[in-house]
Amino acid sequence: MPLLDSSALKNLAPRDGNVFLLKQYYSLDEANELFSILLDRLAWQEESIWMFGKPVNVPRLTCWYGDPDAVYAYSGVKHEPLPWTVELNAIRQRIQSDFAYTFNSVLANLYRSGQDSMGYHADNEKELGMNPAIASLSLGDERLFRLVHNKSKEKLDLVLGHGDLLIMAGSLQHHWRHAIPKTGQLKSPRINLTFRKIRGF
Ligand SMILES: [Mn+2]
Repeated sequence: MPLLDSSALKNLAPRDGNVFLLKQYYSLDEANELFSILLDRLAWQEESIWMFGKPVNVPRLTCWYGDPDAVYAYSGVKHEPLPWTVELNAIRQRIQSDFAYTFNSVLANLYRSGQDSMGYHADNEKELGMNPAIASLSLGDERLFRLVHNKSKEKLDLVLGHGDLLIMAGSLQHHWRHAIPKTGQLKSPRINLTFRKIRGF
């Protein structure tokens, strides 16, 4: 039975969508090994997006892996996936076999320090489909993940730590936005892998 059908998994969103958090989905030893391999071997790059008519670097490093047809466009940038690495594919397989989801791509983010961040957004690009399920594995230093409801403005704060798996599903992306805020706290690097299913057109 897929883990998501288990009553042990509690929906943390008070309304309008699903948020599940599995603490230490990867054990400390596994997470340590994965963190150092991924930090070392993924094709981390600085990415710029167009804002007010000029290119601006996003405050984190990113890279995109997936099946050849999993082409993803956002913020005016078209992302051609790099081929799956052994480690990324193994993580994908593990999540797919624990949950009733399939993923054909992963967006990797590297937050180098507390000054790296992700602004408020919803993962609502049309390529993700109507009610996308997104699985997000965190490795490295813990960071605050904040969701804000579009209408009521209520907040849901989660701390994402080393080895934790976050799942966003249902209608969540229609009603909530999420961010990794900057922090003045001293932070060491954090890697975040967000597995997605992109539909071609
Ligand atoms: Mn997102």
